[in-house]
Amino acid sequence: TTRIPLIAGNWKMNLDHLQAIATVQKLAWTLRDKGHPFSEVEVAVFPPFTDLRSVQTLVGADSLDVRYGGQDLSEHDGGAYTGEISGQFLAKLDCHYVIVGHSERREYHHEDDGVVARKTAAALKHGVTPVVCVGETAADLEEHGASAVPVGQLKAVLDAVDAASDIVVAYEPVWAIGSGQAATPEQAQQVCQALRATLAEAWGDEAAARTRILYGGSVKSSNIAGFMAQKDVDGALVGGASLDPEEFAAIARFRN
Ligand code: G2H
Repeated sequence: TTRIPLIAGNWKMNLDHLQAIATVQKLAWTLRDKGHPFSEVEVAVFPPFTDLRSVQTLVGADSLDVRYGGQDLSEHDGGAYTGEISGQFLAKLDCHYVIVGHSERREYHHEDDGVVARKTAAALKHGVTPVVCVGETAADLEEHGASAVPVGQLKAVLDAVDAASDIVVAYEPVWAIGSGQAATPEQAQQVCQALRATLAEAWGDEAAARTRILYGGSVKSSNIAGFMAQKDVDGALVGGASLDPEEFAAIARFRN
């Protein structure tokens, strides 16, 4: 199985709908100029919800190859859930992906493994591929080592949804997020390998071989190559560095 690398930009709560258009345009043009092979390295951005309609219009009008998705979704399909966004709405906006269980949601919005599992199921139900985030805090690392917490978080999701499901896993050590202090490629590989073994155990070898596992946490154009050289790292979830389209395009061109 060849897994097509995915370079994903999580904008978090940055860039309004006008800035989103300028950023996606610049990103797409920069990649086009460099002859980016989109079928060999997939590129996706995750703007705030209020930007998605603008991005959809732009991508549709210019037939850009950049994919996009939401940063979160509701576990419910619709109804009296003030402030929430349904997976159906994301599907209607042609979102290819949705991030689920980012550490900032787990921490600031108290999303536990049960919530993350239900959100993953909701995304799949509407045909949007979930990017399931797992990762240990500095305290977890000290207490349990690197793999135990992310493996447990992934198991909770794998046990709750269909084994044939199309998901992406993102390993983001919480201590490496936005800190400038990325994991080493070897640390990332060690945990991504453990996550793939967890996939194999729960869903079988075929699913483990096909499912992409991303590394996230202070990824930049200067350190991406080291991560991509690892056997079980199939891409990156990029925060801060994805806000600059030229820097993000340089990350997507990690091969040259
Ligand atoms: C981790 C990552 C993107 P950053 O949250 O999901 O952010 O690259 O800024 O560390």
